[in-house]
Amino acid sequence: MTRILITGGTVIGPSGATANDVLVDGETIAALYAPGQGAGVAVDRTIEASRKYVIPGGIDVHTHMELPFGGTFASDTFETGTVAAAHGGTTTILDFAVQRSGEVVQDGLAAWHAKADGNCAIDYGFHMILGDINEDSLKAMDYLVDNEGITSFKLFMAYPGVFYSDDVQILRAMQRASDNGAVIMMHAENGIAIDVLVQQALARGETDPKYHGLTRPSVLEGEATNRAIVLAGVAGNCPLYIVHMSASEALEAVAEARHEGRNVFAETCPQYLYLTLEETLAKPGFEGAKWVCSPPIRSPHDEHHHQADLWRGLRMNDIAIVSTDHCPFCMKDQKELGIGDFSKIPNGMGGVEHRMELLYQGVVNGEISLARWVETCSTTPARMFGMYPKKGIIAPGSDADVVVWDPTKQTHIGINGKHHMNMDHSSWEGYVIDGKVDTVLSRGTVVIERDTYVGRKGWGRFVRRGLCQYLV
Ligand code: DUC
Ligand code: ZN
Ligand code: ZN
Repeated sequence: MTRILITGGTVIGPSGATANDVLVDGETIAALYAPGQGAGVAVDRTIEASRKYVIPGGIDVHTHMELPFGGTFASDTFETGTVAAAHGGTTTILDFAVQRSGEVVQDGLAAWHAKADGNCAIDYGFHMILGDINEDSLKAMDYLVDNEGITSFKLFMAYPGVFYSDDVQILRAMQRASDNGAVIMMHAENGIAIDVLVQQALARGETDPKYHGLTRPSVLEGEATNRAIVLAGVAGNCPLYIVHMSASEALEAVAEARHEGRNVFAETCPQYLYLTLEETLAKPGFEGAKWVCSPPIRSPHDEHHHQADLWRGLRMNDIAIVSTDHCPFCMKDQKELGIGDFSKIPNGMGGVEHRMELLYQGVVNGEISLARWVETCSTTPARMFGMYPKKGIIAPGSDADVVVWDPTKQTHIGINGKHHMNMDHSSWEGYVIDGKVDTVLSRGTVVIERDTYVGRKGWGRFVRRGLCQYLV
Protein backbone atom coordinates (compact mmCIF):
# COMPACT_ATOMS: atom_id res chain seq x y z
CA MET A 1 0.00 0.00 0.00
CA THR A 2 1.32 3.41 -0.94
CA ARG A 3 1.95 5.87 1.88
CA ILE A 4 1.95 9.58 1.10
CA LEU A 5 2.73 12.48 3.43
CA ILE A 6 1.28 15.86 2.56
CA THR A 7 3.50 18.33 4.41
CA GLY A 8 3.40 21.97 5.36
CA GLY A 9 -0.16 22.72 4.30
CA THR A 10 -3.13 24.33 6.00
CA VAL A 11 -5.95 21.83 6.38
CA ILE A 12 -9.40 23.36 5.92
CA GLY A 13 -12.48 21.74 7.38
CA PRO A 14 -16.01 22.90 8.08
CA SER A 15 -14.93 24.41 11.37
CA GLY A 16 -11.84 26.23 10.18
CA ALA A 17 -8.16 25.94 9.37
CA THR A 18 -5.29 24.13 11.12
CA ALA A 19 -1.65 23.66 10.17
CA ASN A 20 -1.25 19.89 9.79
CA ASP A 21 0.72 17.30 7.92
CA VAL A 22 -1.57 14.59 6.54
CA LEU A 23 -0.55 10.93 6.31
CA VAL A 24 -2.32 8.87 3.67
CA ASP A 25 -1.98 5.11 3.95
CA GLY A 26 -3.44 3.20 1.03
CA GLU A 27 -6.96 4.48 0.39
CA THR A 28 -7.51 6.23 3.69
CA ILE A 29 -6.24 9.08 5.80
CA ALA A 30 -4.13 7.53 8.56
CA ALA A 31 -3.13 10.51 10.71
CA LEU A 32 -2.89 14.27 11.05
CA TYR A 33 0.32 15.58 12.62
CA ALA A 34 1.35 18.92 14.00
CA PRO A 35 3.62 20.57 11.43
CA GLY A 36 6.88 18.65 11.10
CA GLN A 37 5.85 15.88 13.51
CA GLY A 38 5.30 13.41 10.67
CA ALA A 39 8.87 13.92 9.42
CA GLY A 40 10.17 10.54 10.60
CA VAL A 41 7.31 8.47 9.18
CA ALA A 42 8.29 6.08 6.39
CA VAL A 43 6.45 7.06 3.21
CA ASP A 44 6.67 6.34 -0.50
CA ARG A 45 6.04 9.92 -1.52
CA THR A 46 5.91 13.39 -0.03
CA ILE A 47 3.67 16.14 -1.43
CA GLU A 48 4.89 19.59 -0.50
CA ALA A 49 1.96 21.84 0.40
CA SER A 50 3.58 24.90 2.02
CA ARG A 51 1.44 28.04 1.56
CA LYS A 52 -1.29 25.80 0.14
CA TYR A 53 -4.64 24.62 1.41
CA VAL A 54 -5.37 20.94 1.94
CA ILE A 55 -9.09 20.31 1.61
CA PRO A 56 -11.41 17.30 1.39
CA GLY A 57 -12.18 16.47 -2.24
CA GLY A 58 -15.17 18.26 -3.68
CA ILE A 59 -18.50 16.44 -3.83
CA ASP A 60 -20.84 17.49 -6.64
CA VAL A 61 -24.25 16.05 -5.77
CA HIS A 62 -25.98 17.10 -8.99
CA THR A 63 -24.67 15.87 -12.36
CA HIS A 64 -26.31 14.42 -15.47
CA MET A 65 -23.80 12.38 -17.45
CA GLU A 66 -25.23 10.95 -20.68
CA LEU A 67 -28.74 12.12 -19.77
CA PRO A 68 -31.23 11.58 -22.62
CA PHE A 69 -32.93 14.97 -22.77
CA GLY A 70 -34.35 17.44 -25.26
CA GLY A 71 -34.00 15.03 -28.19
CA THR A 72 -30.31 14.32 -27.56
CA PHE A 73 -27.91 13.15 -24.82
CA ALA A 74 -25.86 15.20 -22.38
CA SER A 75 -22.45 15.24 -24.05
CA ASP A 76 -20.23 14.06 -21.20
CA THR A 77 -19.93 10.34 -20.60
CA PHE A 78 -19.09 9.08 -17.15
CA GLU A 79 -15.52 8.80 -18.41
CA THR A 80 -15.10 12.35 -19.77
CA GLY A 81 -17.23 13.96 -17.08
CA THR A 82 -15.40 12.39 -14.15
CA VAL A 83 -11.98 13.24 -15.59
CA ALA A 84 -13.16 16.85 -15.94
CA ALA A 85 -14.50 16.79 -12.38
CA ALA A 86 -11.15 15.52 -11.08
CA HIS A 87 -9.31 18.33 -12.86
CA GLY A 88 -11.42 20.78 -10.90
CA GLY A 89 -10.89 19.15 -7.50
CA THR A 90 -14.11 17.15 -7.33
CA THR A 91 -13.56 13.57 -6.19
CA THR A 92 -17.14 12.31 -5.87
CA ILE A 93 -20.20 12.94 -8.01
CA LEU A 94 -23.79 11.96 -7.41
CA ASP A 95 -25.50 11.51 -10.76
CA PHE A 96 -29.20 11.04 -11.48
CA ALA A 97 -30.29 7.61 -12.66
CA VAL A 98 -33.55 7.91 -14.60
CA GLN A 99 -36.85 6.05 -14.50
CA ARG A 100 -38.73 7.24 -17.57
CA SER A 101 -42.47 7.11 -17.91
CA GLY A 102 -43.64 3.50 -18.24
CA GLU A 103 -40.28 2.12 -17.11
CA VAL A 104 -39.52 -0.08 -14.09
CA VAL A 105 -37.40 1.86 -11.58
CA GLN A 106 -34.89 -0.97 -11.15
CA ASP A 107 -34.39 -1.16 -14.94
CA GLY A 108 -33.57 2.55 -15.06
CA LEU A 109 -31.08 2.05 -12.25
CA ALA A 110 -29.47 -0.94 -13.97
CA ALA A 111 -29.03 1.16 -17.13
CA TRP A 112 -27.21 3.84 -15.10
CA HIS A 113 -24.91 1.31 -13.47
CA ALA A 114 -24.08 0.00 -16.94
CA LYS A 115 -23.12 3.50 -18.12
CA ALA A 116 -20.90 4.25 -15.12
CA ASP A 117 -19.40 0.89 -14.16
CA GLY A 118 -15.74 0.65 -15.16
CA ASN A 119 -15.67 4.15 -16.63
CA CYS A 120 -15.29 6.60 -13.77
CA ALA A 121 -12.10 8.38 -12.75
CA ILE A 122 -13.51 9.22 -9.30
CA ASP A 123 -16.10 7.77 -6.93
CA TYR A 124 -19.75 8.14 -7.78
CA GLY A 125 -23.21 7.45 -6.44
CA PHE A 126 -26.72 7.84 -7.77
CA HIS A 127 -29.97 9.55 -6.91
CA MET A 128 -33.02 8.21 -8.73
CA ILE A 129 -35.28 10.37 -10.91
CA LEU A 130 -38.85 9.09 -10.62
CA GLY A 131 -40.53 9.93 -13.91
CA ASP A 132 -43.56 7.73 -13.30
CA ILE A 133 -44.87 7.52 -9.76
CA ASN A 134 -47.21 4.55 -9.34
CA GLU A 135 -47.63 1.64 -6.90
CA ASP A 136 -44.57 -0.15 -8.27
CA SER A 137 -42.29 2.85 -8.16
CA LEU A 138 -43.40 3.63 -4.60
CA LYS A 139 -42.40 0.08 -3.59
CA ALA A 140 -39.16 0.49 -5.52
CA MET A 141 -38.30 3.51 -3.36
CA ASP A 142 -38.20 1.24 -0.29
CA TYR A 143 -36.17 -1.33 -2.20
CA LEU A 144 -33.56 1.17 -3.33
CA VAL A 145 -33.18 2.63 0.16
CA ASP A 146 -32.89 -0.80 1.79
CA ASN A 147 -30.81 -2.64 -0.81
CA GLU A 148 -29.16 -0.38 -3.36
CA GLY A 149 -27.55 2.45 -1.39
CA ILE A 150 -29.82 4.98 -3.09
CA THR A 151 -31.55 7.18 -0.57
CA SER A 152 -32.71 10.21 -2.55
CA PHE A 153 -35.30 10.63 -5.29
CA LYS A 154 -35.75 13.54 -7.66
CA LEU A 155 -39.21 14.67 -8.74
CA PHE A 156 -40.07 17.38 -11.25
CA MET A 157 -42.76 20.03 -10.97
CA ALA A 158 -41.49 21.18 -14.39
CA TYR A 159 -41.31 19.54 -17.84
CA PRO A 160 -44.92 18.38 -18.44
CA GLY A 161 -44.96 15.29 -20.62
CA VAL A 162 -41.35 14.42 -19.78
CA PHE A 163 -40.47 14.07 -16.10
CA TYR A 164 -43.41 16.03 -14.63
CA SER A 165 -45.26 14.76 -11.55
CA ASP A 166 -48.57 16.24 -10.42
CA ASP A 167 -49.38 17.03 -6.80
CA VAL A 168 -51.06 13.65 -6.27
CA GLN A 169 -47.93 11.80 -7.32
CA ILE A 170 -45.66 14.16 -5.40
CA LEU A 171 -47.65 13.77 -2.19
CA ARG A 172 -47.64 9.99 -2.46
CA ALA A 173 -43.88 9.85 -3.04
CA MET A 174 -43.34 12.22 -0.14
CA GLN A 175 -45.47 10.06 2.14
CA ARG A 176 -43.32 7.09 1.19
CA ALA A 177 -40.15 9.08 1.87
CA SER A 178 -41.52 10.10 5.26
CA ASP A 179 -41.74 6.41 6.09
CA ASN A 180 -38.44 5.17 4.65
CA GLY A 181 -36.29 8.22 5.46
CA ALA A 182 -35.33 9.08 1.89
CA VAL A 183 -34.79 12.65 0.73
CA ILE A 184 -37.13 14.04 -1.92
CA MET A 185 -35.16 16.30 -4.26
CA MET A 186 -37.44 18.72 -6.03
CA HIS A 187 -37.09 20.56 -9.31
CA ALA A 188 -39.41 23.36 -8.21
CA GLU A 189 -40.78 25.33 -11.15
CA ASN A 190 -44.47 25.46 -12.04
CA GLY A 191 -44.10 23.68 -15.38
CA ILE A 192 -47.71 23.78 -16.51
CA ALA A 193 -47.94 27.56 -16.03
CA ILE A 194 -44.55 28.00 -17.73
CA ASP A 195 -45.79 26.03 -20.74
CA VAL A 196 -48.66 28.51 -21.20
CA LEU A 197 -46.18 31.41 -21.25
CA VAL A 198 -43.88 29.54 -23.63
CA GLN A 199 -46.68 28.88 -26.15
CA GLN A 200 -47.83 32.51 -25.98
CA ALA A 201 -44.28 33.80 -26.54
CA LEU A 202 -43.75 31.53 -29.53
CA ALA A 203 -47.11 32.65 -30.98
CA ARG A 204 -45.84 36.26 -30.78
CA GLY A 205 -42.72 35.25 -32.71
CA GLU A 206 -40.47 35.49 -29.66
CA THR A 207 -38.16 32.61 -30.50
CA ASP A 208 -34.70 33.72 -29.32
CA PRO A 209 -32.91 32.07 -26.37
CA LYS A 210 -33.61 35.00 -24.04
CA TYR A 211 -37.32 34.12 -24.07
CA HIS A 212 -36.41 30.89 -22.32
CA GLY A 213 -35.57 33.07 -19.33
CA LEU A 214 -38.47 35.47 -19.71
CA THR A 215 -41.08 32.67 -19.83
CA ARG A 216 -39.85 31.11 -16.58
CA PRO A 217 -40.36 33.97 -14.09
CA SER A 218 -38.89 33.61 -10.62
CA VAL A 219 -42.33 33.84 -9.02
CA LEU A 220 -43.17 30.46 -10.57
CA GLU A 221 -40.09 28.98 -8.92
CA GLY A 222 -41.19 30.54 -5.64
CA GLU A 223 -44.72 29.17 -6.03
CA ALA A 224 -43.52 25.63 -6.75
CA THR A 225 -41.00 25.73 -3.90
CA ASN A 226 -43.67 26.84 -1.48
CA ARG A 227 -46.07 24.15 -2.75
CA ALA A 228 -43.39 21.47 -2.36
CA ILE A 229 -42.75 22.62 1.21
CA VAL A 230 -46.47 22.52 2.04
CA LEU A 231 -46.86 19.04 0.54
CA ALA A 232 -43.78 17.76 2.41
CA GLY A 233 -45.38 19.03 5.62
CA VAL A 234 -48.68 17.31 4.82
CA ALA A 235 -46.67 14.13 4.16
CA GLY A 236 -45.28 14.26 7.72
CA ASN A 237 -42.17 16.46 7.54
CA CYS A 238 -40.68 14.43 4.73
CA PRO A 239 -37.05 15.45 4.09
CA LEU A 240 -37.19 17.90 1.19
CA TYR A 241 -34.20 19.20 -0.75
CA ILE A 242 -34.81 21.94 -3.32
CA VAL A 243 -32.36 21.52 -6.19
CA HIS A 244 -30.70 24.28 -8.24
CA MET A 245 -32.39 27.20 -6.48
CA SER A 246 -32.14 30.44 -8.45
CA ALA A 247 -34.80 32.77 -7.05
CA SER A 248 -35.24 35.01 -4.01
CA GLU A 249 -38.89 33.94 -3.68
CA ALA A 250 -37.83 30.28 -3.40
CA LEU A 251 -35.16 31.13 -0.85
CA GLU A 252 -37.71 33.01 1.25
CA ALA A 253 -39.97 29.95 1.34
CA VAL A 254 -37.08 27.68 2.33
CA ALA A 255 -35.80 30.08 4.99
CA GLU A 256 -39.26 30.33 6.55
CA ALA A 257 -39.64 26.54 6.65
CA ARG A 258 -36.20 26.14 8.17
CA HIS A 259 -37.04 28.79 10.76
CA GLU A 260 -39.94 26.56 11.77
CA GLY A 261 -37.52 23.65 12.20
CA ARG A 262 -38.65 21.75 9.14
CA ASN A 263 -36.53 19.17 7.27
CA VAL A 264 -36.17 21.51 4.31
CA PHE A 265 -32.83 22.08 2.56
CA ALA A 266 -31.63 23.75 -0.62
CA GLU A 267 -28.76 23.90 -3.06
CA THR A 268 -27.76 26.50 -5.62
CA CYS A 269 -25.28 26.40 -8.50
CA PRO A 270 -22.47 28.76 -9.61
CA GLN A 271 -24.42 29.95 -12.65
CA TYR A 272 -27.08 31.47 -10.38
CA LEU A 273 -24.46 33.09 -8.15
CA TYR A 274 -22.51 34.82 -10.93
CA LEU A 275 -24.22 35.01 -14.32
CA THR A 276 -26.93 37.39 -15.48
CA LEU A 277 -29.62 36.96 -18.14
CA GLU A 278 -28.36 40.04 -19.96
CA GLU A 279 -24.77 38.73 -20.26
CA THR A 280 -25.79 35.21 -21.27
CA LEU A 281 -29.25 34.29 -22.63
CA ALA A 282 -29.75 37.73 -24.17
CA LYS A 283 -26.55 37.71 -26.25
CA PRO A 284 -27.25 38.54 -29.90
CA GLY A 285 -28.30 35.81 -32.31
CA PHE A 286 -28.35 32.25 -31.05
CA GLU A 287 -25.32 32.45 -28.74
CA GLY A 288 -27.52 32.70 -25.67
CA ALA A 289 -28.44 29.04 -26.19
CA LYS A 290 -25.19 28.12 -24.42
CA TRP A 291 -26.80 29.22 -21.16
CA VAL A 292 -30.27 27.74 -21.57
CA CYS A 293 -30.84 25.79 -18.39
CA SER A 294 -33.74 25.46 -15.99
CA PRO A 295 -34.40 27.31 -13.80
CA PRO A 296 -33.04 30.09 -16.01
CA ILE A 297 -30.27 32.53 -15.26
CA ARG A 298 -31.97 35.57 -13.74
CA SER A 299 -31.79 39.30 -14.40
CA PRO A 300 -30.39 41.75 -11.83
CA HIS A 301 -33.14 44.15 -12.96
CA ASP A 302 -35.91 42.03 -11.44
CA GLU A 303 -37.71 43.39 -8.40
CA HIS A 304 -35.53 40.92 -6.42
CA HIS A 305 -31.77 40.79 -5.92
CA HIS A 306 -31.48 37.10 -6.58
CA GLN A 307 -27.70 36.81 -6.55
CA ALA A 308 -27.14 38.82 -3.39
CA ASP A 309 -29.90 36.83 -1.71
CA LEU A 310 -28.39 33.51 -2.77
CA TRP A 311 -24.97 34.46 -1.38
CA ARG A 312 -26.65 35.51 1.87
CA GLY A 313 -28.56 32.23 1.90
CA LEU A 314 -25.26 30.37 1.59
CA ARG A 315 -23.77 32.30 4.51
CA MET A 316 -26.89 31.71 6.65
CA ASN A 317 -27.12 27.99 5.78
CA ASP A 318 -30.58 28.40 4.28
CA ILE A 319 -28.72 27.17 1.22
CA ALA A 320 -26.66 24.20 2.34
CA ILE A 321 -24.86 23.05 -0.78
CA VAL A 322 -23.41 24.26 -4.07
CA SER A 323 -23.70 21.74 -6.89
CA THR A 324 -23.42 22.28 -10.65
CA ASP A 325 -26.45 20.63 -12.32
CA HIS A 326 -23.80 19.63 -14.86
CA CYS A 327 -25.80 18.81 -17.99
CA PRO A 328 -23.58 19.71 -20.95
CA PHE A 329 -24.65 20.04 -24.57
CA CYS A 330 -22.54 21.16 -27.51
CA MET A 331 -23.76 24.03 -29.66
CA LYS A 332 -23.24 22.00 -32.82
CA ASP A 333 -26.07 19.53 -33.45
CA GLN A 334 -27.36 19.82 -29.87
CA LYS A 335 -28.21 23.37 -28.77
CA GLU A 336 -28.77 24.04 -32.49
CA LEU A 337 -31.91 21.89 -32.30
CA GLY A 338 -33.57 25.04 -30.96
CA ILE A 339 -32.66 27.53 -33.70
CA GLY A 340 -35.91 29.37 -34.38
CA ASP A 341 -37.67 27.92 -31.29
CA PHE A 342 -36.08 28.43 -27.86
CA SER A 343 -38.31 25.72 -26.34
CA LYS A 344 -36.44 23.10 -28.38
CA ILE A 345 -32.99 24.05 -27.05
CA PRO A 346 -31.77 21.20 -24.81
CA ASN A 347 -31.77 22.54 -21.25
CA GLY A 348 -28.46 22.37 -19.47
CA MET A 349 -25.00 23.81 -18.87
CA GLY A 350 -21.68 22.10 -18.19
CA GLY A 351 -19.75 23.09 -15.10
CA VAL A 352 -18.59 20.04 -13.15
CA GLU A 353 -14.97 21.09 -13.70
CA HIS A 354 -15.31 24.61 -12.33
CA ARG A 355 -17.42 24.49 -9.18
CA MET A 356 -14.58 24.44 -6.64
CA GLU A 357 -12.72 27.34 -8.26
CA LEU A 358 -15.85 29.43 -8.83
CA LEU A 359 -16.84 29.07 -5.19
CA TYR A 360 -13.31 29.78 -4.06
CA GLN A 361 -13.69 33.09 -5.88
CA GLY A 362 -16.55 33.71 -3.45
CA VAL A 363 -13.99 33.41 -0.63
CA VAL A 364 -11.65 35.86 -2.36
CA ASN A 365 -14.55 38.25 -2.95
CA GLY A 366 -15.52 38.13 0.73
CA GLU A 367 -18.90 36.43 0.18
CA ILE A 368 -18.12 33.25 2.19
CA SER A 369 -15.36 32.04 4.50
CA LEU A 370 -12.80 29.38 3.66
CA ALA A 371 -14.53 27.00 6.04
CA ARG A 372 -17.90 27.66 4.41
CA TRP A 373 -16.36 26.96 0.99
CA VAL A 374 -15.32 23.52 2.14
CA GLU A 375 -18.57 22.97 4.01
CA THR A 376 -20.88 23.82 1.09
CA CYS A 377 -18.79 22.01 -1.53
CA SER A 378 -17.77 18.88 0.38
CA THR A 379 -18.71 18.32 4.01
CA THR A 380 -22.41 19.14 3.84
CA PRO A 381 -22.90 17.21 0.58
CA ALA A 382 -21.41 14.17 2.33
CA ARG A 383 -23.71 14.53 5.35
CA MET A 384 -26.82 15.44 3.36
CA PHE A 385 -26.54 12.32 1.26
CA GLY A 386 -25.30 9.77 3.80
CA MET A 387 -21.59 9.54 3.02
CA TYR A 388 -19.98 11.21 6.04
CA PRO A 389 -17.31 10.70 7.48
CA LYS A 390 -16.12 8.39 4.70
CA LYS A 391 -16.33 11.44 2.46
CA GLY A 392 -16.32 15.19 3.12
CA ILE A 393 -13.62 15.57 5.78
CA ILE A 394 -9.89 15.17 6.30
CA ALA A 395 -9.79 12.96 9.36
CA PRO A 396 -8.22 9.62 10.31
CA GLY A 397 -10.24 6.77 8.81
CA SER A 398 -11.83 8.85 6.06
CA ASP A 399 -11.27 8.12 2.40
CA ALA A 400 -8.15 9.93 1.25
CA ASP A 401 -9.98 12.17 -1.22
CA VAL A 402 -7.79 15.23 -0.93
CA VAL A 403 -7.19 18.39 -2.92
CA VAL A 404 -4.07 20.50 -2.51
CA TRP A 405 -5.15 24.01 -3.47
CA ASP A 406 -2.78 26.81 -4.42
CA PRO A 407 -4.23 30.21 -3.46
CA THR A 408 -1.31 32.05 -5.06
CA LYS A 409 -2.04 30.89 -8.61
CA GLN A 410 -4.89 31.63 -10.98
CA THR A 411 -7.20 29.45 -13.07
CA HIS A 412 -7.99 30.60 -16.61
CA ILE A 413 -11.24 29.03 -17.73
CA GLY A 414 -11.96 28.36 -21.38
CA ILE A 415 -11.98 25.83 -24.14
CA ASN A 416 -8.48 26.38 -25.58
CA GLY A 417 -6.68 23.45 -24.04
CA LYS A 418 -8.02 24.41 -20.67
CA HIS A 419 -11.18 22.49 -20.14
CA HIS A 420 -11.76 18.78 -20.14
CA MET A 421 -15.55 18.57 -20.43
CA ASN A 422 -16.86 17.20 -23.72
CA MET A 423 -18.23 20.53 -24.88
CA ASP A 424 -17.46 22.76 -27.86
CA HIS A 425 -17.78 25.89 -25.74
CA SER A 426 -17.46 26.97 -22.13
CA SER A 427 -20.20 28.64 -20.15
CA TRP A 428 -17.41 30.40 -18.25
CA GLU A 429 -15.17 31.38 -21.19
CA GLY A 430 -12.60 33.97 -20.20
CA TYR A 431 -13.19 33.81 -16.45
CA VAL A 432 -9.98 34.17 -14.47
CA ILE A 433 -10.19 32.79 -10.95
CA ASP A 434 -7.85 33.47 -8.05
CA GLY A 435 -6.70 30.06 -6.83
CA LYS A 436 -5.92 26.80 -8.59
CA VAL A 437 -6.00 23.05 -8.13
CA ASP A 438 -2.49 21.78 -7.46
CA THR A 439 -2.83 18.04 -6.75
CA VAL A 440 -5.87 15.77 -6.41
CA LEU A 441 -6.00 12.40 -4.67
CA SER A 442 -8.89 10.00 -5.07
CA ARG A 443 -8.90 7.33 -2.33
CA GLY A 444 -5.16 7.79 -1.80
CA THR A 445 -4.18 7.72 -5.46
CA VAL A 446 -2.92 10.85 -7.19
CA VAL A 447 -5.26 11.49 -10.13
CA ILE A 448 -4.32 15.08 -11.03
CA GLU A 449 -0.89 16.73 -10.84
CA ARG A 450 0.65 19.54 -12.90
CA ASP A 451 -2.70 20.05 -14.69
CA THR A 452 -2.56 16.48 -15.97
CA TYR A 453 -4.87 13.55 -15.36
CA VAL A 454 -2.71 10.64 -14.16
CA GLY A 455 -5.49 8.38 -12.89
CA ARG A 456 -7.07 5.44 -14.61
CA LYS A 457 -10.44 4.69 -16.13
CA GLY A 458 -12.52 2.59 -13.80
CA TRP A 459 -10.73 3.66 -10.63
CA GLY A 460 -13.90 5.30 -9.35
CA ARG A 461 -16.15 3.11 -7.23
CA PHE A 462 -19.89 3.18 -6.67
CA VAL A 463 -20.68 4.63 -3.24
CA ARG A 464 -23.61 3.00 -1.44
CA ARG A 465 -25.14 5.75 0.63
CA GLY A 466 -26.97 5.86 3.95
CA LEU A 467 -29.78 8.19 4.95
CA CYS A 468 -29.46 11.96 5.29
CA GLN A 469 -27.43 12.75 8.40
CA TYR A 470 -29.20 16.02 9.26
CA LEU A 471 -32.40 14.42 10.46
CA VAL A 472 -33.17 13.80 14.11
N1 DUC B 1 -32.33 21.44 -15.69
C1 DUC B 1 -31.45 21.58 -16.67
O1 DUC B 1 -31.12 22.72 -17.04
N2 DUC B 1 -30.94 20.50 -17.26
C2 DUC B 1 -31.21 19.18 -16.85
C3 DUC B 1 -32.39 19.02 -16.03
C4 DUC B 1 -32.80 20.25 -15.31
O2 DUC B 1 -33.59 20.16 -14.42
ZN1 ZN C 1 -33.81 19.99 -12.32
ZN1 ZN D 1 -30.51 18.57 -12.81
